[in-house]
Amino acid sequence: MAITGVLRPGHAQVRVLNLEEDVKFYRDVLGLVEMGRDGQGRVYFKAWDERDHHSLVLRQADRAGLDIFAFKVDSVATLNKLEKDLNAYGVATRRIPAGEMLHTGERVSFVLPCGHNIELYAEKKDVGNGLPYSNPDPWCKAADTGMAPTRMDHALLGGVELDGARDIFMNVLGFYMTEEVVAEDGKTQIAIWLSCSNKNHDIAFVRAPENGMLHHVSYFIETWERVLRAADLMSMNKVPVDIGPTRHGITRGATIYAFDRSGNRFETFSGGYIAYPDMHKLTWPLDTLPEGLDFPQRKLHESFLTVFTWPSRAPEPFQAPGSLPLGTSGAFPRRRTSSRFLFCAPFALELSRHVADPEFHWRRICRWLRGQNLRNAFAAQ
Ligand code: M3P
Ligand code: FE
Repeated sequence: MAITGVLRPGHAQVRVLNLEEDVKFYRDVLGLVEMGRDGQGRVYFKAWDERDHHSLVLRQADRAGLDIFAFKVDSVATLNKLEKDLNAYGVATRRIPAGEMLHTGERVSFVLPCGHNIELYAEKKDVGNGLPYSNPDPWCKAADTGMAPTRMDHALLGGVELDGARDIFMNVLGFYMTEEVVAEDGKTQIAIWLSCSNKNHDIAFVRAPENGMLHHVSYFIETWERVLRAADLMSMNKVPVDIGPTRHGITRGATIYAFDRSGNRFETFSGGYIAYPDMHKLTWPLDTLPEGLDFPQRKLHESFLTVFTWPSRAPEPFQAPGSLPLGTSGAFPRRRTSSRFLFCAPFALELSRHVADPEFHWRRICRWLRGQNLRNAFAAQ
């Protein structure tokens, strides 16, 4: 068995503002399969081609954002070993009992230096993909509902302490780096893409002014044509689109970013290359980020750089990392918030040089959001 240790992203637990609205959205528009509800009222989903019981859990809350991002490991022995390794590396862990999440074994939970709750687990019920294990058809009815991604693929998380998160994933959990965006000093990483498998990334991090933030959870779509069909469905269902359909230079994936009913950004993407741990990592100097992000348009999209959803705990006070040069107006505090979004400085502080006047920049974001039918996000302010 070549893929050992950490196998893949297993589940994301996402907070939503109106559970039933987002249940409808994830089930009927995105096209995930609703798998059940637990005693806490959480709703469980899987993508049609996944075999384990769930990969997305929705929880009603008064702020959107990410509670948990979890990875499945290959055995209980690996789970125990990785917990010991984390502790030896100085990372405190706690055990969450089997059954706390439906059909899921014991989980090992820890908090990254950038504030995100990460979990490892070895056991989740194999419920199959709706097709038999002998002589299966290539797809079933669930593969034709909504955008119908085949799997929950990865997440992009934002935080200040990106280097500490990188070291835990690479030195303890066995991930390797496929791509990076580096600042003008040629060293400081603004964003990193990490893989534990043959996928070009299983998780990515971007340096952001506050810890614990969610940038997006990504769902894999089988073909570019189906990505375009997903774009049709977004428009037909008035889903606010952030970027796309287009193609990243970074990872070469074809992509659309859009927002769920609560303001959590999600990605539907296809393609990208197969990765191996012996591949030389790819580097994008900061001034090539426009084409890294949107290859055809070679464009930085402000909303993409500035809109995150909330951390699960109270955010740490803003602290500029010492190694990063500050922008024209010094530290950017959090600008303004709603229950949906946490607006903050462009995700690399250095990007502030693209934005001569932060106030002008801020007004543009507000205008953009209003254009995206998210006016309600501001109604309370
Ligand atoms: C992805 C991806 C950036 C590109 C992000 C890329 C931060 O989300 O799935 O490859 O510029
Ligand atoms: Fe992504």
